[in-house]
Amino acid sequence: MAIKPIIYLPDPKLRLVSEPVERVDGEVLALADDMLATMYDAPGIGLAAIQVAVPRRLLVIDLAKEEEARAPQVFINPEILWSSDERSVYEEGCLSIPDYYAEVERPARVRVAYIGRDGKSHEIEADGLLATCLQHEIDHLNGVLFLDHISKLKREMVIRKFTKAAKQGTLPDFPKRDKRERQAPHPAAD
Ligand code: K1U
Ligand code: ZN
Repeated sequence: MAIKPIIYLPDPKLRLVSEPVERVDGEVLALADDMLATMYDAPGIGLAAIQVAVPRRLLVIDLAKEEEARAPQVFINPEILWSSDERSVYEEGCLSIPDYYAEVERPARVRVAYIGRDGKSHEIEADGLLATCLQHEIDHLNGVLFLDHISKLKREMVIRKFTKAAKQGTLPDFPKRDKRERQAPHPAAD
């Protein structure tokens, strides 16, 4: 397993629409393992293949707390089949936009079809942090960033900051921090 470099805003690859995985073979499973190693190293709770510069529809998630056993999940060609009208708000971060967090409102529950690492089709109904994380990662597969869900003013401010840092070669390092106690997503205010 290898830790791969994560690409950062404003890398234009982050805006690509990733291509479906055609076959779940050894190469795809090795990529999933590398993505998990990269996510654990960052650390993060999710990672899409495009964040390691691979434009394929593949994402990994592990929501286990630090004191719990690892619980890696691999989603290949995930597709949102249904989203609830009910919405929730969570303070999101992104490994490709280090050290920036913002509250994002999304559907509270989703049903997702995907192919697992067993090569078989599955469906999952998710709520809470898993629903938020799945939507964040599936957005990545479509070239969408969590910044696209916040105000234009804040988005442009963050893009300006990262563009300047990239030009100066001073992109901030993602601070390595303990897996903090995560808040549950909370219902969106009307
Ligand atoms: O896709 C990514 O960039 C990973 C991102 C996933 C995510 C976080 C929050 C809401 C939705 C999706 C991250 O993992 S950011 C890092 C993070 O949340 C974290 C890092 C260390 C401990 C606990 C959380
Ligand atoms: Zn992200």
